Amino acid sequence: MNKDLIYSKPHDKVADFKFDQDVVAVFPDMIQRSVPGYSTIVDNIGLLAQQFAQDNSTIYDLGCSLGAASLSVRKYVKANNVKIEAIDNSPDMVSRCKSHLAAFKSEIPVNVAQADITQINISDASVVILNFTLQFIPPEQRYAVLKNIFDGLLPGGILILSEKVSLGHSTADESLIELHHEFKRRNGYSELEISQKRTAIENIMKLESLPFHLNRLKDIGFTEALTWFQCFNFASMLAIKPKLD
Ligand code: GEK
Repeated sequence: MNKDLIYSKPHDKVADFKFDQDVVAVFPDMIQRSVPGYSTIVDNIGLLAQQFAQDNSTIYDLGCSLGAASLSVRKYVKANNVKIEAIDNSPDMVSRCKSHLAAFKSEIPVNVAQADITQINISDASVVILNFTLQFIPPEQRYAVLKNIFDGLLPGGILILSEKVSLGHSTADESLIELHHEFKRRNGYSELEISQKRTAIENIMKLESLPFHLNRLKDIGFTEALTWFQCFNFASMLAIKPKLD
């Protein structure tokens, strides 16, 4: 695994973060050292998919990066005639994801495609995964993305939504942010790396609170929406579309 050194040297001007070739080359190391609970979340996404995948349905991995969630789904899902649509809008991610997934054998076919998740069609879905992707969509477009997912889900289908979340400008929020910085320091990131990454990401990643996320999911029509994982200001939610009566 290549080590993430992208922000280890001072940058004259820190540009907005992009999912380009440099990031792709170090992505597994970067996400593992930056997102508390990442491996636990990815593993349990596969187990949730095992519980909710329906025969003859599609599982969507939106903002798939190198396909970690798709691999977890392939490891655990037992339903018949299931396929995965793995989608990312970064051409560099998509090309690396294709070769990465091709290295693993599985009964479950995966189609990796380059597309913008604000523009895609979703149908016959039993499981939709947004693992740390919605946070990169402009806030005003998020409702439409989630509504499109809800409409494309089969009755009883689920959305797994993982996000970095905000707690507002509270003392508790500052405390969780400090715990996250300490997590990064302990994983070998310097103060310079932490601060340059924060500058690079702040314009492109707008955070929302957990209650805001859960209320929006319920507004859209998910009858159950809850947080199944949280570590500091990183959380994963499970939302279920009601079954037909
Ligand atoms: C994982 N889910 O390892 N359309 C499609 N993809 C997008 C869009 C968009 N509009 N905007 C951003 N992306 C992965 C981790 S990373 C999270 C997801 C992170 C893609 C972007 O190219 C990147 O690959 C991914 O969303 C976010 O389980 O880096 O913090």
